Amino acid sequence: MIFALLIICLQIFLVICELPHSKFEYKYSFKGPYLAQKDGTVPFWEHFGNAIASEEMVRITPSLRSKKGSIWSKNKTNFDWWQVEVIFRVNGRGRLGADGFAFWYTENKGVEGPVFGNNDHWTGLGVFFDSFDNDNRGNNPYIMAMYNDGSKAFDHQSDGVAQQLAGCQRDFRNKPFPVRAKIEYYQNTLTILFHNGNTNNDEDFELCLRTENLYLPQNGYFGLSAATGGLADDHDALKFLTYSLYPPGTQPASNIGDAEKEKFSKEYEEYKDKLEKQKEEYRKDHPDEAKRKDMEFNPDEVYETSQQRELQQIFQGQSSIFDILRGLHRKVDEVIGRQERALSMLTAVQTGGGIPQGQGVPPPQVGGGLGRHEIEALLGGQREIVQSARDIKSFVTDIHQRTGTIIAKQSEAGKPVGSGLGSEVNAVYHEIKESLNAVQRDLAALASKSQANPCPVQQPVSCLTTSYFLIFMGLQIVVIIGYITYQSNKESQAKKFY
Ligand SMILES: [Ca+2]
Ligand SMILES: [Ca+2]
Repeated sequence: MIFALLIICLQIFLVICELPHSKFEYKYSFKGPYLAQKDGTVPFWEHFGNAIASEEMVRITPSLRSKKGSIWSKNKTNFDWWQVEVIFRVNGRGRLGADGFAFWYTENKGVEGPVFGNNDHWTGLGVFFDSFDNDNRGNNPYIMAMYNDGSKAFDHQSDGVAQQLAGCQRDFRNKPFPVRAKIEYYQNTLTILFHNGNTNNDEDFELCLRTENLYLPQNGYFGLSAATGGLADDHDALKFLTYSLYPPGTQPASNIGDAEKEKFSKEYEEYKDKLEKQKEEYRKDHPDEAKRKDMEFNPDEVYETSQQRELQQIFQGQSSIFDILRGLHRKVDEVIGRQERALSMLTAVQTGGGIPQGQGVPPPQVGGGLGRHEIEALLGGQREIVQSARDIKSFVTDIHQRTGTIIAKQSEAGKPVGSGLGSEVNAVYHEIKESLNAVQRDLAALASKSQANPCPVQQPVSCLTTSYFLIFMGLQIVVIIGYITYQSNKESQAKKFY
């Protein structure tokens, strides 16, 4: 039992011992922030074609048609084995993208060409992230490794299916987090691990391919390239982290002695102190400038965080709600006050007491004043008065009309012939004339009869003679005319006073 345990421990020890020693190689790496310098260059790297370097990433191609770009390390490697972790994004609006993204380890730096933005016939390793399915097998996006001794041209038509060392079908487009590939070349074995970008967990790598007995150039250049075609994606490299790998016990010994190390650290401490002192002096001499620089270096003090902003917004919202509530409270108090006053007035009315002065609309006088029936009587009287006034008015109007008619008639009265009084007088004259004629005719008939049978002469008795009769009749007519004239004058005199 103890023997078995010892064997297991020994195996674990051997495995641990077999793990290579790794060293970060900053001259073969890039990462943000401050990835690119102000002039757009990346330290220890150079980029070509449509590639653009920013502070956070290198956009190897933008998502525009037919673009090609690349970035290459300036120096050839000076180590045998290595591991590179590439963190990148391939994003595009289309359901399909093109063409793809490539990692290179080649004897010579690449130039622009047809293989994902790089030249054909390279010498070394190419790892392709092929987005577009040229052979229409429905197996893209696809990750594959291809070794070239400089003799082969990449076969796009078949997506290099016969040329690959190995590969795996993985989707690397439009992922929530950047995708990652760990490409390790150690003791002639190539291992590619892939992180699909669905999480941000550093441990979520899975094996894509492993191929042994691969003999790459002893030293070479690292590079990334990408290309777009009819379809286009953004191909963005966020980090390129290179580690040199050494079998246990072969890692380069530090060529700095302990004494020298101590000397350097002492110098560093002295320099640090000096820098701090200079900073303090600068602050004293230029307080405004120092404050501005502090703000630049500590943006947290100037800019609020999202939590602070949220809290600020909540506080503002609550303050405004509080203001509104205070306003409402004041108005409710006012309403209650009015109600109370109205209630007291009503009570006063019901008890027949006095009404408090100066409180809006005066209430109807009750108690010592007029009663309701009296007011109604008053109103009735007023209505009657109004009616009487109306009657009087119509009466006056009638009188006015009549007066107008009378005046018109009076003005016409002076005319010799016409209607009115003159015509009446004429009619009377006419009647009198007719009567006189009838009397004359009767008298003539009597005279003719008396001539045939003469009256016996009776001496002192005598009949009425014709001349006496005519005189009598003439006097009568004069009297009638005089009366009528008098009557009409009297009437006209009376009408003038209307
Ligand atoms: Ca393809
Ligand atoms: Ca394919």
